Amino acid sequence: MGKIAIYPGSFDPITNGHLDLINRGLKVFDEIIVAIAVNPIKQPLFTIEERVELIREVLNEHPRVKIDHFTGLLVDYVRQQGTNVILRGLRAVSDFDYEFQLALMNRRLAPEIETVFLMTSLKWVFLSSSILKEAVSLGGVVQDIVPPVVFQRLREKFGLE
Ligand code: COD
Repeated sequence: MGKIAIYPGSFDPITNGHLDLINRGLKVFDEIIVAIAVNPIKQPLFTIEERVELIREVLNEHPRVKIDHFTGLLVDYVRQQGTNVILRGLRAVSDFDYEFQLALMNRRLAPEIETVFLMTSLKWVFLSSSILKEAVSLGGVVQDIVPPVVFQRLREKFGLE
């Protein structure tokens, strides 16, 4: 069996930045599991089912990418999948603080699991799901930073179609 990396996140919704990272990850790992965290505290725009569906549509049944969701601790999920790699993306310096905390907490909880960081393309350095949602909700036309189906679904969510 090849090396599997778990790519966890909120993916609310998936953007070109996430896709860039999945494609980079595929150069390093044999399989990537995109794992959506179910967080009972956060109020997401899209339901888990909608987020899974959007990622599925965008990835178009990629043979080496699986889509899943999990509740509870990420490290428990990683262990359940029989692997020991968490894949995370780094954008601007602002990511660093949070990513450092997350990686070190995960290491404390599960010392055998390693977090691997890949750097995004320069094009997506300032792209986040939150800024994307804000722009679309205010009528911004930002088709070039998300797959067309995601842009469409976002506009529908905000009652713009
Ligand atoms: N370019 C490159 N990478 C990007 C881009 C971009 N433009 N945008 C986002 N990314 C990367 C992020 O850096 C991140 O690595 C990943 O894609 C996912 O991003 P998000 O924003 O969808 O996901 P987050 O940061 O909200 O995910 C947080 C988790 C869900 C991983 C975290 O909360 C978690 O593990 N929750 C489960 C409970 C747990 O175990 N907590 C930690 C220990 S207490």
